[in-house]
Amino acid sequence: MSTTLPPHVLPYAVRDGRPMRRATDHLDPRPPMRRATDGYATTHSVSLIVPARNEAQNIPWVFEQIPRCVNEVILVDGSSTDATLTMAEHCLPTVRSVQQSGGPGKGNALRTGFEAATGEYIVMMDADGSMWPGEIPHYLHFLDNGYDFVKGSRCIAGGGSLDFTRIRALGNRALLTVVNRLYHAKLTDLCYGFCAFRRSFLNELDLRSSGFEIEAEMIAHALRSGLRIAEVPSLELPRRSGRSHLHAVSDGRRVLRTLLAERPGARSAALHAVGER
Ligand SMILES: Nc1nc2c(ncn2[C@@H]2O[C@H](COP(=O)(O)OP(=O)(O)O)[C@@H](O)[C@H]2O)c(=O)[nH]1
Ligand SMILES: [Mg+2]
Repeated sequence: MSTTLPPHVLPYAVRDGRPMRRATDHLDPRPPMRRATDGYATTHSVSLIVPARNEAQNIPWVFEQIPRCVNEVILVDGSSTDATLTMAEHCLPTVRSVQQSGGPGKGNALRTGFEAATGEYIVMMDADGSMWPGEIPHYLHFLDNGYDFVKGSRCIAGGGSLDFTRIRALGNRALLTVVNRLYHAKLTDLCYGFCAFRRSFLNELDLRSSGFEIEAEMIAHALRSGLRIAEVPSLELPRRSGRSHLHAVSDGRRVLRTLLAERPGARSAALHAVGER
């Protein structure tokens, strides 16, 4: 007796190693889920720098979604007192964990990470789950197409923020206006730490900040050095757990002080003043 069953009783028919759809299949109306690891490939090596201070609960979500185009992940720890390091090494055994040098603060953490990076491209991203690693390929795409510095913007079409408080949004806009006036630029966002750049421009960026003002310093120095800057839309999510380390008013003041101290001509004016004394 033949064991071949008529088609309508086969559990499923297979073509090219994949099950074929049957008329009675329940079709899932959602598009197939795309993983962040799908898709983009660049011929350049990519280092991802992740500053983290007590982010053990958020690291798994972040690390799970790092796309394959990232070659090296550097977690810069800010003397975390929770299981940040253990969790990072558990979720991603290839992670390079380094302790930040130069004192506390996100600026010191990022500068430590940049010095340790070996990739041709550097991407920086927070560890609190407020930035989706699946956006990294968008940044790389612009670097691959000739831009030197790519920054996320929450304030252009396709971007947004679920983490802005009123005071943060107002402060960001005011500081952005200062930068745009000082450098005759038309940027749409400033205090946002999802950026990527060519490592060969680290000297031009000439970073000195120790705290949250580092993001504004990077952009001011990129503008000052004439780097080709692109903005890509980015959606800022709420941090997944824990509390922000940023103090809107005092950190906003630090950003403003940094921008004014670094304004075009300020350094040479200061040097002249010293020379005249
Ligand atoms: N290594 C290190 N990371 C820090 C420090 N301060 C903040 N971070 C990290 O920088 C990222 C952004 O900080 P967060 O507190 O979320 O600031 P917000 O996004 O501006 O509210 C997070 O991944 C923090 O863990 C620090 O002093 N050292
Ligand atoms: Mg955050």
